[in-house]
Amino acid sequence: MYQHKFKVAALPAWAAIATCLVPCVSGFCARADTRQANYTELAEQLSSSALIYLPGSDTFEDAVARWSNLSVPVANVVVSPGSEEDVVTTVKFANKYQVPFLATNGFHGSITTLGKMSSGIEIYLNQLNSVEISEDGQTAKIGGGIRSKNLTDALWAASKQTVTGTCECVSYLGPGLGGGHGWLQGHHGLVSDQFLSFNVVLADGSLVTVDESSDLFWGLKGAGHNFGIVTSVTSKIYDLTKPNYAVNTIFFSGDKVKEVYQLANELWITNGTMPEDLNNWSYWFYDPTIDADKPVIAMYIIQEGVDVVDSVHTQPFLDLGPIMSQPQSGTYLDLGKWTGISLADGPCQKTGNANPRFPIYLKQYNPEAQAQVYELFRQATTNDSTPFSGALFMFEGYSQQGLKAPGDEASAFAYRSENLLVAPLLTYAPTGQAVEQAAYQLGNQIRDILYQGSGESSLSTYVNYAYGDETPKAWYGSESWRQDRLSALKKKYDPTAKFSFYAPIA
Ligand SMILES: Cc1cc2nc3c(=O)[nH]c(=O)nc-3n(C[C@H](O)[C@H](O)[C@H](O)COP(=O)(O)OP(=O)(O)OC[C@H]3O[C@@H](n4cnc5c(N)ncnc54)[C@H](O)[C@@H]3O)c2cc1C
Ligand SMILES: *[C@@H]1O[C@H](CO)[C@@H](O)[C@H](O)[C@H]1NC(C)=O
Ligand SMILES: *[C@@H]1O[C@H](CO)[C@@H](O)[C@H](O)[C@H]1NC(C)=O
Ligand SMILES: *[C@@H]1O[C@H](CO)[C@@H](O)[C@H](O)[C@H]1NC(C)=O
Ligand SMILES: *[C@@H]1O[C@H](CO)[C@@H](O)[C@H](O)[C@H]1NC(C)=O
Ligand SMILES: CC(=O)N[C@H]1CO[C@H](CO)[C@@H](O)[C@@H]1O
Repeated sequence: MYQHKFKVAALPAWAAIATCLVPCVSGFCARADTRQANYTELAEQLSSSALIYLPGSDTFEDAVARWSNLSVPVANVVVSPGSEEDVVTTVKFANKYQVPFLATNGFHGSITTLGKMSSGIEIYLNQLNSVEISEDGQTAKIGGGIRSKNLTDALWAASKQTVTGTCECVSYLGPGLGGGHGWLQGHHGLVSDQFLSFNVVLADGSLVTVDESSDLFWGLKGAGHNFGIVTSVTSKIYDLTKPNYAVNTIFFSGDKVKEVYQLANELWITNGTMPEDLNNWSYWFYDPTIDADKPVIAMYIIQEGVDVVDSVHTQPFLDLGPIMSQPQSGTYLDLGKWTGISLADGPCQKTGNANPRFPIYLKQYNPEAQAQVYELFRQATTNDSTPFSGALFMFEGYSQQGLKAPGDEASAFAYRSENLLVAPLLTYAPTGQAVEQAAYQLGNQIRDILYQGSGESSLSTYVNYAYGDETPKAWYGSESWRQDRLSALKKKYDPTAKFSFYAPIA
């Protein structure tokens, strides 16, 4: 599998590929203002464990393929640093030759702004995947290129845990730099609320440590993709006290859309609050084996520390008359599998499909708006010859206590007052402009109905789910103090906009 992965320090192998480079690695030599980057020079400066992948090799193709094949960044070379210092070397090299660069990690970034990168170096952080637990067991130093499942597994082995994103193949830092939602946020807050200190390579190639004494600390926790490459982070970790989990997946016919979300509102928002040990998600998708006519509503009610979800939470839904109900029990490690985002599931494969989402944060459900968007979604998924039959509508209701506790101003993540993360994911095979336009129109139409139904006066989106043409106000909060603070940090730390491919601050 790795026969095309060249160890840079192995000069004979390198010499062979270097000759492939001379004619041109597409793009670079066409740039009139740039001397041709000399990768032999870079190779000589990197540590012996660094790797360079060049076009034409399987490893290169794999490293540039993405989960969402829409408006993708284009790289001419992939560098996999073997050490934090290798990241410094690569950024300095890129700056010397004025070559764009982009950190990549789990390949699940899907925002269309990434497509603005039309050539350059992909800095693939996968080798920076260490986990070192501190002696007192309260913190861990975590490599900037680790994936969620690897981190969870390493901590689990030491009877520890921390907040990570939910999908097993997504990186730890990708979600974290934009806030980072996860199963444990009810207890401890966002992924980024766990960060205590970062090692980060800034735009000029300097490697610095950023902790709460730095003005950048605030910005890295919510708008972090804009400021540097995080090579490692020290995070809070916790004793694993409640490994057990139970889920009840309750499938409803789309006819019940109003009743289901009316009830969800009453149980968890208007008449009560979401218990800290509970997460509830629902998905809509078309599965003709369950309902041949229309998309089904799958409600996942997930409870920590139990083997059966407390009937207080499930019985009201069962009373609505679902199609079926599937209780399962296991541990925290099973959550990915139960909700369809484990390593073996579709979202962890690179299929070549485009996967745009049109996210909106909501305070509560508007059952009327839910019914309207259900109808649009029904038409889009069940029409004859529709390109969107594989679409998924996601309603993520994480528990909130830990998220709200730090207060609104605590970090660059702007949306602690929101309760629900809602997004249609319009998966399609990218056959051209027509389907791309159709997805764009449908996604925006759906989002607009939810927005109008929310009564809000500005659009709140999760930057890590964003389509790409929302505004920085929608990604980072509309308050002028937030925008001002972020612009000032951007001017100070990234004045030449080197870190501006992913949801750039204005
Ligand atoms: C199936 C699926 C499940 C998801 N689940 C969750 C979830 O549970 N919670 C959640 O909050 N989000 C979730 N997301 C959204 C996720 O946060 C974003 O897709 C994120 O961009 C993925 O990061 P990545 O490293 O996998 O992707 P990449 O495309 O490799 O990286 C995305 C961007 O992050 C930046 N970046 C990554 N690592 C670093 C680093 N070390 N230093 C500096 N910049 C870096 C780069 O700008 C890069 O362009 C999910 C997405 C998908 C597709
Ligand atoms: C590229 O760098 C190598 C190593 O530093 C050097 O030997 C070679 O002459 C350089 N090539 C060009 C075209 O400058
Ligand atoms: C990360 O997890 C995957 C899947 O479980 C595994 O194959 C891989 O070896 C892990 N990597 C490390 C460095 O532990
Ligand atoms: C919520 O409160 C209203 C008004 O008291 C009541 O009619 C309704 O039945 C309650 N809903 C639930 C799910 O308890
Ligand atoms: C990505 O989409 C393009 C069309 O936009 C297509 O040519 C290419 O083959 C797709 N990539 C993969 C890996 O399927
Ligand atoms: C169906 C659903 O998502 N129900 C609740 C989930 O939890 C959030 C709060 O975290 C509630 O707002 C939802 O109503």
